[in-house]
Amino acid sequence: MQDIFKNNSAYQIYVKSFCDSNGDGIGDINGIRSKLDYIKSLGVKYIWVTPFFCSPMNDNGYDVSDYRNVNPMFGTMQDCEKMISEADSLGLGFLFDMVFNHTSTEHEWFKKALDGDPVYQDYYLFRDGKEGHPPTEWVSSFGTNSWEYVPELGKFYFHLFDKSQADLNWNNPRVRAELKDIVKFWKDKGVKGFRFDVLNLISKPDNFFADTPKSGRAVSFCKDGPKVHEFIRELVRDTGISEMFTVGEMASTDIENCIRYTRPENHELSMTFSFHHLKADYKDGDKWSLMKPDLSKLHDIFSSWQEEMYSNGGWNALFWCNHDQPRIVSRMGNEGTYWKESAKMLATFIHLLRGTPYVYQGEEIGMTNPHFTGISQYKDVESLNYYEIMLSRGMTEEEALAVLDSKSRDNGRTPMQWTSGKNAGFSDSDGGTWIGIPESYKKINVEAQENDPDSILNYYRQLIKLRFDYPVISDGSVKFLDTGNSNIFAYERRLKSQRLVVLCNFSGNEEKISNIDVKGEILIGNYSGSHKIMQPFEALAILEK
Ligand code: TEU
Ligand code: CA
Repeated sequence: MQDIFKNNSAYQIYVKSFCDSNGDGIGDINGIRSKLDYIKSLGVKYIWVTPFFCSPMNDNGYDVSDYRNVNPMFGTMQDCEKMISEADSLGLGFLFDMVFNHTSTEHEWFKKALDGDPVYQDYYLFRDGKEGHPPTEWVSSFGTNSWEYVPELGKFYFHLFDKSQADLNWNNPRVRAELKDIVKFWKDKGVKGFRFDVLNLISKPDNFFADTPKSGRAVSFCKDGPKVHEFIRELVRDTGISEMFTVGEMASTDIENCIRYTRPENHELSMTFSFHHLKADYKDGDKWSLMKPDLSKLHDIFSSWQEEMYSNGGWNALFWCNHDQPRIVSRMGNEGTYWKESAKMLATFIHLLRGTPYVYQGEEIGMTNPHFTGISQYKDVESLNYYEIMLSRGMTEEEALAVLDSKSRDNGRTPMQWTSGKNAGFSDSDGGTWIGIPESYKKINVEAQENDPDSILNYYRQLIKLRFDYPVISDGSVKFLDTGNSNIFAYERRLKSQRLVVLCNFSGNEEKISNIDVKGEILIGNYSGSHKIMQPFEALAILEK
């Protein structure tokens, strides 16, 4: 099972923003089909595509109303089947995104629950509350109360995210059976694996609303619940996907659980996404704040996750970007003088670690945050909610917009920049696109980099290929090294007699390393082999044999 992903990489597509084939300003399945050769040219093997199933799109498809049908906004089932088979003929495998913690309140199951059907009410987490108050005052991930009252039923239902995303009751075997059938449906269509949305939140013990603290972030009470491993093992076993590529998105999880989720002998998942490294710029843990990334905290997170997962047989997904995160060049690199150097350094750091690397659409060309100037440009439910919350906390509009500019999920959701032409080559719509395209598309686009051997795009291609050519990257041990300089991160990978040393300068200044000497084959960068000054955002990879 390990071999299908140890030296392979994955590419993530946010379907709404990747490529629009019919000129409505919205990305779609046939747009993806038109770009399969491009994706193949990157050297990746897997494509994680975000949900394109029927949905009212309150959370851009993470609110599913029919798991077995394609949202007409994105195309037809026939388009989808062709996309899978065309990818397969190119040696590419799709990972479909299963949103199983919750369904849309437009789903037929929830509608039957609202109609009073007790069988379907037990598909969800309905509770009576007390004197009109919800069972708890927990805050959802999107900033609202995590309970919604249904007057007709005189009950509340629980939602960790938007009120239109009702949490499923995984303690109900009928729910688990329904979800297994959905996995089997898409497995039979030929997908090669699955990404499971917030999978570590699915186990809520029956009485947990009663005897837990009444206030706080709802996720903190639901993460890594008592039956989560049992449920995952059952799902994987009963759908026969233990030999497929599976990845769980794990919100607010920990190393101990991620070892359990990914140790091969546990037959749970191939790997997990954890997010602690993407909270190094959260001031006092608050996403909605402005803070430069704390590099020493970032370093400690990477070293502990890498070394402990390795020494306990776990397997990490490796990533900086996805559809929920700002662009990493803007967040931890440099948009100006060192744009190219910082994009390459950040890519090097991630791609030579132990785990499976993911490239998020546009990351491979160094796309940057859009720097929207007004709230009307933002579309994401989480961002719009927190804009109002920040104002209610006393921030000015300017201050709240500055926080969105840094942290909004929309930063990663602007259309893929293919060319410097109309709509950045994303769409030939004359009526604009569903979300704005930043001016950066004129400089940062695939066409401008395709044939430039020094481009970020071709650098990503080299990095992905290295993982195939050097087993020390896919199979080697990992150990972080002390460089004597908190701006320079270094780690070594070892396999048999080989030692790969990777050095990355995370700062925009020249930085000195005083205690690392290494001689060997230069895989990345140029190095004299003795004490040295690292240039701003310089990356080095040296292989000792
Ligand atoms: O994200 C889970 C999640 O916690 C996100 O809210 C994200 O981590 C957070 O916004 C970062 O601040 C998954 C999907 O990736 C996301 O797009 C969905 O909105 C969410 O689940 C609900 O399905
Ligand atoms: Ca379209």
